[in-house]
Amino acid sequence: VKLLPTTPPPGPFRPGFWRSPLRGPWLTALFGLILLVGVLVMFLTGLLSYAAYDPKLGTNDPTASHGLLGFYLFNWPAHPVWLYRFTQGLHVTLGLVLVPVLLAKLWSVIPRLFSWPPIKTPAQAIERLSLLLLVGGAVFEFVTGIMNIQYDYAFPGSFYRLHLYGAWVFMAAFVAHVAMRFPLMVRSLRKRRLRDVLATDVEHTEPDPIDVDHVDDGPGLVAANPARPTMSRRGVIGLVAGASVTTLVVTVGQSLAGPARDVALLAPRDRSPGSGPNGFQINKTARVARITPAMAGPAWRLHLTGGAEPVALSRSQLLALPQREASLPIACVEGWSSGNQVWSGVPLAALAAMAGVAQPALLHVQSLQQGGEFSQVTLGRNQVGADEALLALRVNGADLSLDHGYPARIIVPAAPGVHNTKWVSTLTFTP
Ligand SMILES: Nc1nc2c(c(=O)[nH]1)N[C@H]1C(S)=C(S)[C@@H](COP(=O)(O)O)O[C@H]1N2
Ligand SMILES: [Mo]
Repeated sequence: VKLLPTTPPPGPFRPGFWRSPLRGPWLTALFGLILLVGVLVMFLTGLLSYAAYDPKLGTNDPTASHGLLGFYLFNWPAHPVWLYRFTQGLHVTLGLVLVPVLLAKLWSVIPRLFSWPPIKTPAQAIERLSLLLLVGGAVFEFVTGIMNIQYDYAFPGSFYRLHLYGAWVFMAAFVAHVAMRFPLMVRSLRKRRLRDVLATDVEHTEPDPIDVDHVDDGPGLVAANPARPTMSRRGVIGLVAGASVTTLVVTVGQSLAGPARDVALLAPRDRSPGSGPNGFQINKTARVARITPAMAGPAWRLHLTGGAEPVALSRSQLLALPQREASLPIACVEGWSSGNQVWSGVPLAALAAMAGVAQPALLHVQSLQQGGEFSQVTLGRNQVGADEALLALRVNGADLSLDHGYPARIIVPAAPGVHNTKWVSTLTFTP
């Protein structure tokens, strides 16, 4: 062990404080490799979610100008119809499943947080700053993401903005961290074979050889004075894997829908299918959105604007138009999906033609709901032009329930659930 310039204060700064014999480059590298792959998938699916939410429009996007971060936005496709259900189900499920791995990784490197002296060289100071953004960014992204999939998002500020900006800060630190540590990760993984580790019981578990950190030349991860192991490395791996698999089992059903939903005990939105004939879960009820039966009663009209003359249609006039069926899921940004439901209604393309806008580039949808982020949305050309894109009047052989958007709602393929505006009052087509 290298002699330190000044004696560290008692406690976690003392080299003898951290005594787990399992801590060391190999275990850290293993968790690091899993997170490396996992974080890249999370980042990609997260960016896709922003592209899906805001198909180059700006109107769905509270970050008025995208600035640089919008560089990759593209027109989100309408096919395959399960596209967003897949990318966002993967994003949310993977995020939950990675929580035990993240905690294990943080546990494995915690002695480095207390290295002494705290800042020794400029290189080490830069690495420490990047670690602050790395660990802080990771915790921030996980906490805001998990809060957003719960019923009450209690974080101050718009999730949309915080999670996006947080992700870019985190990724900058992540790239720097990977650049600095990747060769060490590879070297460390080569020191033990996973197969051998999985075959080693607690009696035969040996600490890694004492390591020196290559960035600050100080003590590494291995305990200077290791305790006797009370658990093998395979035990730790099993514990983390078990926690991840359990998390998977109690959450993935919310994205898969169908019978798997019953096992999704920790998925907040999928245990309340809602009353009434439509038989699948309701995100926001009519009562919460302050929609009264009177607002949705016989006086309701659908207004079509954007063409030469505004058009107003009653619900019975809409039902008298040619109806189309489409089997489509609702797939919420929160990761849950309704699974496929059979919707029927008037194709949006037919309504565009009635409005006098033959091939609309944009459709602005306004709900009866007053205020609230979800009371309006703008859909792009791909969504409006898709064959399955409907102003739905019925679902699963019954009229829409008031909670599911009676008298009429939008249902479009492959898009985030929030685009399927309920209680529609006005459709404005832009050529
Ligand atoms: N007017 C209005 N439409 C809305 C919402 C809303 O809050 N208000 N929620 C949206 C969201 S976020 C989702 S996921 C779907 C859920 O539809 P459901 O309640 O029929 O399951 O409706 C969308 N349409
Ligand atoms: Mo949603």
